[in-house]
Amino acid sequence: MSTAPHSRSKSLWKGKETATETITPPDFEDLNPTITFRHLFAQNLGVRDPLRVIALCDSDAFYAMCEMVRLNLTNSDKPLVVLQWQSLIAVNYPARKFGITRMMNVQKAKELCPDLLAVHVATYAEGEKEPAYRENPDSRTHKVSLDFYRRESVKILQIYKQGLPENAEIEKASIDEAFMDLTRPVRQILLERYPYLAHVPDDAPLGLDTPLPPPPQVSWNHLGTLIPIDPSPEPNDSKEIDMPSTWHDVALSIAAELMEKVRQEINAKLGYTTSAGIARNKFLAKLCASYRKPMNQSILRNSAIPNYLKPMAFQKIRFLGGKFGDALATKYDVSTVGDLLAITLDEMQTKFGEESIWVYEILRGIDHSEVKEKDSQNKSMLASKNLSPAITNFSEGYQWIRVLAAELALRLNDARETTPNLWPKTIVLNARDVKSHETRRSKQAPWPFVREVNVDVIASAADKLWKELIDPHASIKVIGISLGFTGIEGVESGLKGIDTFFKAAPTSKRALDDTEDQAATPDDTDGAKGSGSNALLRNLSKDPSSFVCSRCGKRSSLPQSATRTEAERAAALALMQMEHEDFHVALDLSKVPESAPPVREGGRSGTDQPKKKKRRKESPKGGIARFFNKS
Ligand code: DCP
Ligand code: CA
Repeated sequence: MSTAPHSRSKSLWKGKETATETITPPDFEDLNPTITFRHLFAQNLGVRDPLRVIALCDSDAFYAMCEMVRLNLTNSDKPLVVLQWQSLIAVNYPARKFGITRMMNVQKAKELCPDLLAVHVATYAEGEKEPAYRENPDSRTHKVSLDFYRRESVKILQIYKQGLPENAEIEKASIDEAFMDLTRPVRQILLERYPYLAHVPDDAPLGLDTPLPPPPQVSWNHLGTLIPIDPSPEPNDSKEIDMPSTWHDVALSIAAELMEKVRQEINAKLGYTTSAGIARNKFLAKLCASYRKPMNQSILRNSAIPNYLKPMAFQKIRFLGGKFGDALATKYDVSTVGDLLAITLDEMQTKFGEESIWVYEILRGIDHSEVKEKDSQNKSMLASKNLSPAITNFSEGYQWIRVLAAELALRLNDARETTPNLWPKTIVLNARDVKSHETRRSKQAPWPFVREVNVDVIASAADKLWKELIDPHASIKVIGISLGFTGIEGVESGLKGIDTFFKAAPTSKRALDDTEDQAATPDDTDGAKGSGSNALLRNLSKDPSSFVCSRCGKRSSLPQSATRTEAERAAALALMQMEHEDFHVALDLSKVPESAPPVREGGRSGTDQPKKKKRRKESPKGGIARFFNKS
């Protein structure tokens, strides 16, 4: 227990709860609300709950730590990096001490640290059913596999789910990050620890609307790093710790206890270290998770938000970088969040559109985005490879189909370990041909009911699609190929399931044709970071007719077609999303200079062409594309 329960006295509620002695600046008034019994008892305040507490937990040097675990090195401080081709994609903390950074060339890293262990990420090769670790795989013949990291990521997520109270909401945000909405469990603990809060005192002047009595003083010891209210050289300075607490601080401290426990559990059971941020919303939790890394959790009290945000270079904030950030910086000649606070909401909306309210709010530490558990099972899976050199010969396609089929087989079978009886409805093959002008071609077919899904079965179905897709006699230049399953669902065992399955998935040439019109809209290419598996296709489940691009916020919808079945629509939508990915990849490639180092492939982006690191640019309110367009 970090806080001493306060004894109940008749006059406790008198005097509004005050946050701290600091005067809240007008821009940040929202940070110090009066909390009443009505707030405390309300069941559905959701994102506007004044006692809302959110955590973001991020694994430290994730792929590097996965390799440390695999190689049984968790107790050593061996400097280790993970390579993709010649570039480093993950650097463990001992290696960072040598000045080694992500995206550095491996030769350079070895110069800085001759004792460096450089592990190349596992790769698939044609004819192999499983990815393997090799010292010098060749990007012309191999495909990167992130399967091991995905599996470890699933194990971590399971511990979050088991280790936190059942009523915590958990959203996997990327391969190594998850948001937790701890508001409900924290409230439950709060009421258990301070039972006097469970009833409105008889003589409370405003009944349910009476402010809560003054809170106990929180002792923050052993709960993590407290972000200072007044930045000083010593963050855990005693004056800070003695600042009068608010009920929200009490809530944060309870969340910090829960997080400390679950993070320790992950370390003890799996060997991974993590860092967490705990604050009033997702934006702030994410921001403060990296306040002190690794192996640490940082707590951002509401009273500390203004001084934490104001000096921050706003372009470093997720969503506020890029073109939109540049436009703001140039227009107003500003660089920090504090500078931007001078811009009124009216002015911002006039210049950048109605939706810029979310920017206005973010700058003031307000974020109403929800923590939402995503479907644990993928509705779709996609394996893709960007080809360099391009395929110019029809028969070369088969070799890549086998490589992609191996990845799909492994991923589907992995997914079946947690959700048995998973069955895809459709198999989809997609190719990007740049022979004359760029064309994206797709073919799909119902996935047959076969007892075992293995590389041979998948490859043979995909081979047929390849023949339909590409004319063996035409001259081609295919620079990208992807193979996917869509409409993956748990099929009930027995005939009923099989029967349903057969009815569900007729081939749909029509569905494909319709998607051609939609190809020019961009999409999220940030697969692994987005969901840990295929973020690309994941929102099929919510609305079978449209999806929202998490990179630009744009919603794209399938044309209405009364004749289409659910499976057809799902497949058509998946294709549309793949095409979105192509669009983004092409756009990104066109911006990346030749010398830019290669980044990931497979799950994160579904590609392995050299390109810049692509962070998910999700707009919390959607519509970020408008900013890009207007800037
Ligand atoms: N990753 C990648 N390419 C990138 C960025 C990341 O392949 N451009 C992979 C490797 C990372 C993993 O995703 O290990 C998680 O990314 P993070 O940004 O969380 O970075 P790390 O976990 O490696 O380090 P940190 O401790 O800073 O979170
Ligand atoms: Ca990380």
